[in-house]
Amino acid sequence: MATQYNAQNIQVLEGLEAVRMRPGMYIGSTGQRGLHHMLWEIVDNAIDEAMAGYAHHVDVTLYADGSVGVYDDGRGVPVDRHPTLGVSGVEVIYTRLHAGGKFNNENYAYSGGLHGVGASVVNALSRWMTVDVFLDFHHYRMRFESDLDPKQNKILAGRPTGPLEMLGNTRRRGTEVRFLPDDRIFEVTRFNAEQVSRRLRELAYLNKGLTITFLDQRAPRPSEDDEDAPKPAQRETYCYEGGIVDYVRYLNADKTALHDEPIYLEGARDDVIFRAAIQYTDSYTENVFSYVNNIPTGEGGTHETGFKAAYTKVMNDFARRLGVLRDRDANLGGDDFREGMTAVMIAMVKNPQFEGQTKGKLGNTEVRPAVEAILTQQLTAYFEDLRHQELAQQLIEKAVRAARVREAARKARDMARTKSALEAAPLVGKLASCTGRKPEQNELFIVEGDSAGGSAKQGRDRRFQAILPLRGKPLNAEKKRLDQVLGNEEFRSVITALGTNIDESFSLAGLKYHKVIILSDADQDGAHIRAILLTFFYRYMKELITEGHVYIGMPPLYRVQRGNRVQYAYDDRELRSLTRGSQKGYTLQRYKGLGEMNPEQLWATTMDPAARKLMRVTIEDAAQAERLVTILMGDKVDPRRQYISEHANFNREDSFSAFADGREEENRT
Ligand code: 1YM
Repeated sequence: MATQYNAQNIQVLEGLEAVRMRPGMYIGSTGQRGLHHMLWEIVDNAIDEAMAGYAHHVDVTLYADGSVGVYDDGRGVPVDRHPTLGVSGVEVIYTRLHAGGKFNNENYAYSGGLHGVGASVVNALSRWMTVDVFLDFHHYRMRFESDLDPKQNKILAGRPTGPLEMLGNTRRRGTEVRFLPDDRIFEVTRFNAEQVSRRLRELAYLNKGLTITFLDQRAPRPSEDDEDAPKPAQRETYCYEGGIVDYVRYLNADKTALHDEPIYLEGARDDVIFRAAIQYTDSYTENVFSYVNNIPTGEGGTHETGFKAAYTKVMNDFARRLGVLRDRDANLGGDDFREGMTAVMIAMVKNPQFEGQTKGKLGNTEVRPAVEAILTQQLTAYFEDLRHQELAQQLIEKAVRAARVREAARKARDMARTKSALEAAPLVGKLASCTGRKPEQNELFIVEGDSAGGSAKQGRDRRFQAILPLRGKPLNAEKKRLDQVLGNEEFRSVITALGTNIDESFSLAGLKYHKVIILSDADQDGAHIRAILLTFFYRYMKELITEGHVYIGMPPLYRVQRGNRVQYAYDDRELRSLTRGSQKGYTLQRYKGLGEMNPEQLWATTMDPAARKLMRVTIEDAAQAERLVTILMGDKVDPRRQYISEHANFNREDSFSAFADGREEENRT
């Protein structure tokens, strides 16, 4: 293969250097998220090959040297010489910015849109990358490196170390890409196995029949577990013949379903392919998860709007046909039909436009009418089927009951508002507000227990820190209806303190504290209270989380004193490093709860912005969050018992990894 570098080529390589100058522009950030984005760029190329029908297996491996490998058994990246650029297809794809675009292939019409052009970006931001291609019984390899050029005293990005080599014969097929993220670019270079496996599982659900495996060969991270023995690397395999139908069953696994067989609908119209799986449970909440071309759309968009509009219309039509609604009755609301609904939907869209804060909202206007038409037709046919009439009847009656309750709740809320019950003085009595009047600077600590609340009130900086102690456990918001939530004193005091109101009346404009910090003990009770509060925010003030206002405060677990010197450890690993394994020369105190700290200690370790550690709660994975909440608080006892016994040590590494996965450490001494 010829590798003469002509002028054009050199320009191209300078393109990759630009990526290293401004990595954020290409992968969003150089933190955790950006690091994982690198992996998803490559995985997406493998998945695209599967969606095009050529690959059936995708394998992801985290290697002990910190690199990650992705393999698919598809056609293999082209190795032949590019007609105009004069170098191999492999070299073009991995060294040219915006190469590929999948060559405008019809098969790839539905790729993520954000993806498919990122292979060279991943190369530019790696210390090294190798691409192995197995094609026509030959094994080819090309290697790229980003190294310091001593002559120019600058780092050259993603340069081939030599031409594309032919290593020998093989019966394998496909492409294997392996790379080491560059630690001169990324703040963190360790992939999070849980995050990776969760996304791979999701991709397997979304791509029916595709087998995805995940292997973590790295040395286990030193953990709080007493067992020091390294666990053997285990390969996880995900393959779901039922696709999103299996996904919905998985989401509902810990709930009580109202019907065994999920409703499955699919169709295509005007270049939009749409699939949905729906199963109802006895819970009162609605869980709709939508995707566009395999990308989660947590903020919804035109496909969700189309789904909801068509669903409501078809169900109202059936309600009239079945005589449940009479001529003079008003239509039932969409919310009423979606109470207790768990749904997963995927729209395949050409040239998707993602909008919104987190680019999680589909903007293409042509998608709504297409989805509406597909769903109206498919859902009508589904319920006209005699085998499904009983379910139709059941769901409509359920919606009628939901409408009645909603009406009662609305009346209660209006009444509460007119009486300004939410503003009533006794409720805010517990709140120690701050003197500052700038919401963007103010912080509200929601503190478990009166005694810790007392310490926090004394220890705080009252200019910008407010304290709200919670007495009892607030109730579990997931299982309750709005009127009951409003009836709970602990929740009412939270709502009043925040100033946002809730649910349909929620408004971020009223928020009085831009940091809402949950401070609870590092034990099971504390984890439970935290989960209840997060569920409440998740259900009734979702924007508070998505806009990044919710944090978890991290009190230290240990106090280590040597002479006059006091240090704090926030987990067992830190303790080990502070004590360096020795038993002597210091006194150790283990904090069992916040209440054991005096006001000065609480300030110094947990509240002082210059010293404390906070985790920002984001809903990386609403599906997982929903599951955790259900497990901890749903009505099935066994999954809860199992979860608690598996996570008996409610330390911070584990207890909220499922909920607050994209957590950011805000500050740290
Ligand atoms: C582990 C990553 O990249 N597989 C892969 C990629 C490609 C092809 C096959 C392919 C596509 C076509 C023809 C075509 C390509 N990706 C790109 C780009 N796995 C992985 N497997 N022959 C093979 O599109 O017609 C271009 S080709 F640019 F998106 F990276």
